[in-house]
Amino acid sequence: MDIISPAHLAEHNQSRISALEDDYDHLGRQLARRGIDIAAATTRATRFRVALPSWGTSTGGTRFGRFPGPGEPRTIFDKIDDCAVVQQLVRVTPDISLHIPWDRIDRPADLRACVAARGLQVTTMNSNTFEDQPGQPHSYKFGSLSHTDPAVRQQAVAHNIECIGIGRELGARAHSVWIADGGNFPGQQHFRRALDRYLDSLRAIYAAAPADWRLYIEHKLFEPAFYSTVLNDWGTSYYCAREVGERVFSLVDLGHHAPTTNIEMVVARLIQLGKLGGFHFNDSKYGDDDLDAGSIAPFQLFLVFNELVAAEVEGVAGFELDCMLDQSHNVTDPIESLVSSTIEVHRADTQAFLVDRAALAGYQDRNDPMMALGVLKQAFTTDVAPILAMARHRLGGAIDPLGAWRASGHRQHLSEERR
Ligand code: PSV
Ligand code: MN
Repeated sequence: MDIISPAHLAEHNQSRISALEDDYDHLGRQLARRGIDIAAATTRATRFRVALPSWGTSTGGTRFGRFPGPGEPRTIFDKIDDCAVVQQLVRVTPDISLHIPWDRIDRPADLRACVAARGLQVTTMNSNTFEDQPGQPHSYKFGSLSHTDPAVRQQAVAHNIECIGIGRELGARAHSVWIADGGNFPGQQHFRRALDRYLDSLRAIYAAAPADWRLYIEHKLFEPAFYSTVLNDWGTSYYCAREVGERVFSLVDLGHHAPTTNIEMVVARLIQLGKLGGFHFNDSKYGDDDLDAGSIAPFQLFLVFNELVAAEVEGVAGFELDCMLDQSHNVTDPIESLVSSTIEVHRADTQAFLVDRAALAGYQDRNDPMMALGVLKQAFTTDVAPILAMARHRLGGAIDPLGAWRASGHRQHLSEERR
């Protein structure tokens, strides 16, 4: 079921298709000189997927305040509608990641039908044991899955199992766990015991998950705990994933690292160790800033995708990924941020596909750093916008998604409808 009028999109594309064909043909000739078939790159681009976070459809906020925009979603059904708009424009975001209890789901069957009617699917569930909910018996102030009190741990485990139960009704196939557990002061927490308690809780969640589900664990360096976190880095995440089970994987949130961390190398290590499960894409300048993917460090995003594409073309066995956006839109229209971030992630993947792998391997073997970097830079500096636009167009989306969205006047309509 379409939300933006297909006639509007068709008209919008009609006035842009001839310029796009021009640019596409030109790029095709350039790439052909490099031995790259643009048709193959475009077909691959039509198969790209990145999941939308239900929570990304609303304005986020900081601890200093929140400034909601007009026409914000009121219910989970509104959020699905907004995801459907993004999908209509970009056509590579049919998957949705839900967050419980931010998403209040009273009628899972109705929600599943609504999601399907919009041509979407719920793929991943996310739990929330980082806030207390009204009427909750035990507080998460001092932790959840790793809390010193077994009653708190049980409550947090039960919440995760409940999320999985809701997800089963919605047709999801993965559950993602991020804990805010940690300490604000030296001495507050016994590091090893806290990790052991976390592992026990994770085992209980894993045991309750359907056999074909994947469980993702998300490490984070700091925040809201400012001195230490229980699942602080990729190494600890890898260890926990390996300890708990075959279908437990590490999820890399780009914002959850120190500013100078070599994230692409973290990605390569997790691939090599068989435990990379997926991503939360976003960008940051200082910490977990939750800025739009590709807005600050596009080269880093490209280098992450370079590792993913390398693993793909080298045929790394059992390599399967859940890519999702996870951002906080504080000053932009959330739909615009989701659209633009999708394009950036799509761009990085497409550029990474253009890397001349044979040439790169040769320069690596001959220890020629300048030329090796040159191979990466050649791919990174290629303007792949015509490939992305052509892929969207072929899939029925917009050649210029933001332009089509602005011209649709849909935000104005939502601001009246959701007043
Ligand atoms: C925490 O910073 C996080 O990255 C986790 O994925 C949460 O589920 C999400 O943000 C929303 O707060
Ligand atoms: Mn995240």
